Amino acid sequence: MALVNRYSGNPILTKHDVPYEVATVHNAGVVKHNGEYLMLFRAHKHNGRSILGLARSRDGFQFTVDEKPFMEPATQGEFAQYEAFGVEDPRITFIDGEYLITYSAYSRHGVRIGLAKTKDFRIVERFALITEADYRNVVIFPEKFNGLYARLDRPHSEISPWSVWISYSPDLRYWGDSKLVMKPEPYHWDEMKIGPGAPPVKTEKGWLNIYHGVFPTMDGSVYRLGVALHDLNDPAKILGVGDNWILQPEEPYEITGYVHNVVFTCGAVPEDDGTLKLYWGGADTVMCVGTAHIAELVDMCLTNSRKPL
Ligand code: BMA
Repeated sequence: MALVNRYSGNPILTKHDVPYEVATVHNAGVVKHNGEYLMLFRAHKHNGRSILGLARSRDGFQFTVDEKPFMEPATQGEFAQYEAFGVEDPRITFIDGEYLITYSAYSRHGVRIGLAKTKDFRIVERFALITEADYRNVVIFPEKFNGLYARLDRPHSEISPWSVWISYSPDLRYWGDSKLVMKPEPYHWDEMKIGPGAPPVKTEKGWLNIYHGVFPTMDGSVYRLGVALHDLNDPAKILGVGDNWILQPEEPYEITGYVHNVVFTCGAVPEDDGTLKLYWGGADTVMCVGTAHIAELVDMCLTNSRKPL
């Protein structure tokens, strides 16, 4: 039995659904706000640089894209020089009455993470650049721990395969107490590098972290999704990492596209009935959705598991 059931109407969003000119629609953060599903997607422009667009849905499956892009690279102020090559891969976390959007900011200086805030997805304010180069895949937990915000991230390294770290902050601007929490497993589906995917989802047994793992082949890299469970009170502690992937590129829209063999998530929406809507970019070209039972994903972390380090 598949752990993630693909929606029969996939892909749910493509460039043809966007009222402005883009080449792709992928890697979207998704949240439910006032009963509406909001999808903040990444789109390549025809110059190869990315912007963020917003789409809305009543059921989480059929989305309509707003007339104008939601966020384009800043042209003024301190963010401008760090976003010149584009803004990518947004993740959204709701905490303290506002939505935090973390996104990759690309420039000739490398890739940093920007943090923007919004209460209503109409007015968005850039708050701070919260990493130096080179970091990607920052997801913020939707709760504080001992009064501190917590995030998972993925720094780049020339010495170690790229791994998942945790850091804490009193104010979302200054981050520290960093610690390695999870590494790729040698000769495994995620052996090349891993990175946080969707912001962690709270469950009775721990925080569910849906992450991506990459395997190198003679035909390029394959991006798959896996799961790990973090302790509810101490998110630096991982209770188990699912040994198998939960989703891999299998459908034509995941195997072929702008970058082939990619499923990449930036967002998942837990529902009251114990299911999860998981959203992923297919081949860096289209957006897809599938449903999973949260308890089954948690179970996989605890029963068919490997150590995080
Ligand atoms: C990663 C990121 C993602 C992308 C993936 C596959 O390094 O750039 O945005 O989906 O590669 O191309």
